[in-house]
Amino acid sequence: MHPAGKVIEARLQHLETHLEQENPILLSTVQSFRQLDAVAFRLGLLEGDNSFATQIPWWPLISILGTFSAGKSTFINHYIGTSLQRSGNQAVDDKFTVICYSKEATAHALPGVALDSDPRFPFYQMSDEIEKVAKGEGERIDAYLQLKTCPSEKLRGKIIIDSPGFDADAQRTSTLRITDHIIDLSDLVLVFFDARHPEPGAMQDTLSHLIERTIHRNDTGKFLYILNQIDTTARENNPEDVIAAWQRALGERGLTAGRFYAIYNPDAAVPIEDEALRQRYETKRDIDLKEIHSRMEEVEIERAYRIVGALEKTARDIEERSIPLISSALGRWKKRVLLGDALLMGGLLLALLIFSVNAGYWQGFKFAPPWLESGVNTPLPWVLAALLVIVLIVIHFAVRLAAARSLLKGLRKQVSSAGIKGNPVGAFLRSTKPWRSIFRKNPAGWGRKSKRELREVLQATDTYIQTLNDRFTNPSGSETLLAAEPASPAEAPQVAEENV
Ligand SMILES: Nc1nc2c(ncn2[C@@H]2O[C@H](COP(=O)(O)OP(=O)(O)O)[C@@H](O)[C@H]2O)c(=O)[nH]1
Ligand SMILES: [Mg+2]
Repeated sequence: MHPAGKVIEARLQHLETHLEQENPILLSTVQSFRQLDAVAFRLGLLEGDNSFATQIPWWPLISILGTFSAGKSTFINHYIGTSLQRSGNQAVDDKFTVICYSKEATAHALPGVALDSDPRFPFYQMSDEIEKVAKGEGERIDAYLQLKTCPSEKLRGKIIIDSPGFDADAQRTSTLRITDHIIDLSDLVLVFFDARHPEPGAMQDTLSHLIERTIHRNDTGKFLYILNQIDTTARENNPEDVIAAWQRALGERGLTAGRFYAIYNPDAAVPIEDEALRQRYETKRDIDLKEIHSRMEEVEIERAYRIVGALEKTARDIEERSIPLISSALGRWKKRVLLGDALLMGGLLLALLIFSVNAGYWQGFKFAPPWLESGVNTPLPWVLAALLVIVLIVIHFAVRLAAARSLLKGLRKQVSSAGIKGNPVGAFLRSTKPWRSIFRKNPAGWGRKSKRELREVLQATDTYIQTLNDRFTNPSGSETLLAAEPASPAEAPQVAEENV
């Protein structure tokens, strides 16, 4: 095994141990990822310390985004039932906080490096990403991230990310980069708006960024848009109007998909004096809050499908995108090599011809240089012929190398615009190694074995999906994963009680 393979293997085993307890259905998918890795290593799509399995998030992730002071931290505290996150009208917890479950009775906070260097968490090697967009900021990872563990049962099997308020802020680029990263990884994104400033005019920069990022996605279903603190609109008499105006404002920004909610926090709300009005507000809030909470519970199920989906997509991407990309690059490479060979070798031969004519080596059409007078029995003609062959070979390999390099930039661009996982550029380079004939159409490592293994992975994904369907559509078979479900219907009355 590749020496770096051990690190990955240890990581995959760690993942398996974790899944054994947390979600056994997903356990066998790790084996399929191993198979994919093997194919990709053969192709050169993966190198060194890499695995497709560690490139996808394995935990169900819920992120809470939105403007500063919209009530994100208060919402989380209420959800998990402890005041883990500080809240207030100043930017008190101005970091991204990854909140996850731990059996330990007391809550713990760990610095950002803990997240940056642990592949089990969603910010693994985030400092490199930050460094790319903001020089020097990568090493200040602790300024952006922290990890908190908490024994709340609500956190079991999921991770919640609280985000800072970051309007007009020196760390803006890095913060937005992290936000984009979080959105990509999340199974559910709650975007918080503040009913105290619901209008687009007051919509800060960051919120515009959030909306721009979310409207053009194909996974808009995972976004919930939440107008929070609607208790503050009670004086305005008609909450429906406020909500409608807010929704209209979002629509004007192009946001039409996704679900819209209006809530307020029972603990932080200002009292509503008018009894009838208060009841109307509470009813609206309880319905919406219950729906938001149950979406948060379902994330675990969605995560299972997401993982299998990622497995299938990775396998299909190799077959349907990476291989064709590499093959077509190889085709172009072949043409350039042939052209380069023709030009350079032809040029050399032409130069030799002209030289020999000038040197008087030709008598009519007969090649008769002085050094060939004594026939082919002397070493000199052979030495010269061998020299010529060597020069031609050197030219050919130099041309191969130059032609391959000339294609890299375009290939990199294609790869990044297609968003392909793995490294097709590396695979292409492997396929252009000196011992590979330029006439081979298939990339190196794309033989019968790889094709069969890829087919096996695709067949396995069908089986996984069926297993998941059986589990989630047949309640009797879903003791562990659906255990969280019955909890949500009980939530609404509980919330209402707290408010009385
Ligand atoms: N009236 C009212 N105040 C709220 C509500 N939610 C949060 N707050 C208050 O708004 C302030 C900011 O809340 P916080 O959770 O820190 O906002 P964050 O910056 O989004 O995390 C705090 O003083 C909260 O008590 C709500 O639903 N209604
Ligand atoms: Mg906060």
